[in-house]
Amino acid sequence: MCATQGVRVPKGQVMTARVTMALASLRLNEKTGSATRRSNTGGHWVNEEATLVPRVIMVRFALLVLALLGPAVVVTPGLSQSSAACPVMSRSADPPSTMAENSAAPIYGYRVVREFPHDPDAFTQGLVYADDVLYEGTGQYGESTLRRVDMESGRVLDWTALDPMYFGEGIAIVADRIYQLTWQTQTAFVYDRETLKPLTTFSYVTEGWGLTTDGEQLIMSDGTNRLFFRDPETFKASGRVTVCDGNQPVPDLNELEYIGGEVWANVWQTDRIARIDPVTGLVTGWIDLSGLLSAADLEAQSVDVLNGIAYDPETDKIFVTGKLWPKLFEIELIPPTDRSG
Ligand SMILES: [Ca+2]
Repeated sequence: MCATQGVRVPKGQVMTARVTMALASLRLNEKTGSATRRSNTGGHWVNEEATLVPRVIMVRFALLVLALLGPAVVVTPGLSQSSAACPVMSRSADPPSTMAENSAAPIYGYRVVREFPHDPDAFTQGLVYADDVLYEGTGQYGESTLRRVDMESGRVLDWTALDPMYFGEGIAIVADRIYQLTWQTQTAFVYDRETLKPLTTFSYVTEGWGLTTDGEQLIMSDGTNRLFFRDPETFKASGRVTVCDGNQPVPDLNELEYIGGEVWANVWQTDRIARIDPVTGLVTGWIDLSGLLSAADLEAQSVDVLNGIAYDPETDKIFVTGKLWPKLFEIELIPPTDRSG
């Protein structure tokens, strides 16, 4: 996601707030009406409270229905940006320590294997390793690009710019095509992998944040705790999962990478990557990448958050970077049990 996330307002919450305000307003009006509304009929005052009651009940009922259906009705055809609820695990005879609702996913550490230069002006929103080079999607209005980057030098080899009205987001490669999401314009661009020339576009109803692929389906995040599976040919959603750590929703899922049967997701505004089972949506582990940039790196320039995971399945190498970061890192994980050593 972007630096201007502070102004992003979940649509569903807006509607809920509006309905709540409408209800509060009605209650005030009702209160005023029942207490003071009288009319002078035929020379004497008639209290209208009795005639108001059925109308009030009907209006209240209508607003209650609106309150219940409002977000779904108004957000259509989009989807709410609110997080989806996680199932509350049913209690069983299992001891508490083994129950999902009480479990904490293990936290992995990291070791830096190697550092690479990274364009400090790249507002990284998508990162993929393929063809022995990096493919990177960058964001910001007027600055969004899709680029091919030399790994060793960080030099941009080839690039294409998005129209200034689009804020580039996650990217993924399937066969000879590169897909790139946009943040709030509900448009995915498809490029030729070799030339980076735009081929076509698809539309979707959510925001666009992260994108990856399991080799068959595209997997997309929208800033909530949902992952959507999409057909690369049509971009139609073929399924989705709700991402939870135990029974806690894990929202703000950002840049993604499919690694060894798991979906790894940067969690926006944190130094953590969630390791997600794409079948169940459950977080099976966390990777704590705090301290990746040195104090000198942080002092040298203004940087934004950790965002960007790439993977080379041939060598099993993992690469991470961040928005406006001057460096890209190859890392290895340190299992939770080894972190103290
Ligand atoms: Ca990625």
